[in-house]
Amino acid sequence: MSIDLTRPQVMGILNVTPDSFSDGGRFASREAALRQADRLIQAGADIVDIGGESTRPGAQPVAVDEEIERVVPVIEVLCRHFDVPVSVDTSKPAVMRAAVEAGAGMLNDVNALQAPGVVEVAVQARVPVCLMHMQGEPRTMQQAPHYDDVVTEVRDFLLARAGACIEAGMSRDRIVLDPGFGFGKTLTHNLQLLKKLPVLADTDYPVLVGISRKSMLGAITGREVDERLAGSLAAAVLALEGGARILRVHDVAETRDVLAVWKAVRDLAPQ
Ligand code: PT1
Repeated sequence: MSIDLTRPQVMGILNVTPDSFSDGGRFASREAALRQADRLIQAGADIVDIGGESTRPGAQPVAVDEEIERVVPVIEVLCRHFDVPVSVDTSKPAVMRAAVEAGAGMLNDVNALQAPGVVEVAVQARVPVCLMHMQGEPRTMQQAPHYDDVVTEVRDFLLARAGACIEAGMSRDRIVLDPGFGFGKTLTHNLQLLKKLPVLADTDYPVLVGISRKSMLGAITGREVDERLAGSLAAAVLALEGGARILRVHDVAETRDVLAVWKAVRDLAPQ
């Protein structure tokens, strides 16, 4: 299943983590994960992103066998029953290998393929790869994020990781970059990255943005996680305007409408 990175895509979030941040254990079972995947796909998801290890602030790591146990059976069923590319949200080479074997068509690594042996696995997998920026690690990353110039530092880091992947044999057109909203960043850092998203988009790599329901929206609006739809949609418009090509979201149907309105204006013939 190939992924068209030339036009904006909606990536629906499927958590199979008992402690996941907004669906809090509700989709822990495989049955429930499959029902949720079905909903995402019916709502128009172009890609389903499945994760077995939460990476939200404060989250604890998950053992490799446990992570494989959570994601691989779901990937197998999804690939058998649906025609939508499945992305796997993991930083571990063994999980990537098992996921691609099970049919996953994209690798989404919040650690930008920095773990030992991961670049090699990703090169061999011959699928698109999302390289995300994170300062620190999920458990402690929000304790004291610091940058001299967040936009330049994030861009330089991502370009260096892309360069390392290409050096190792990855095809340039398989690489997607992601500034990593909420990953070792203050509200101001996140806002600077959103405002200056064109700096990343101008690298000519497709850019993925994940802001849906995150605490930066809570900090701005004062709303709890399940009340952040409007904030998430506003952020989606801003991301599209900044050049984002993939929106990683919980609310697929609503985000598709945002995309349709944005496209209608973008594609309007000059009068
Ligand atoms: C993301 C992302 C991800 N986010 C990619 N993968 C998460 N490529 C998981 C909060 O501040 O943005 N890009 N995989 C979820 N992580 C977080 C981080 C969830 C911060 C919540 C917050 O609320």
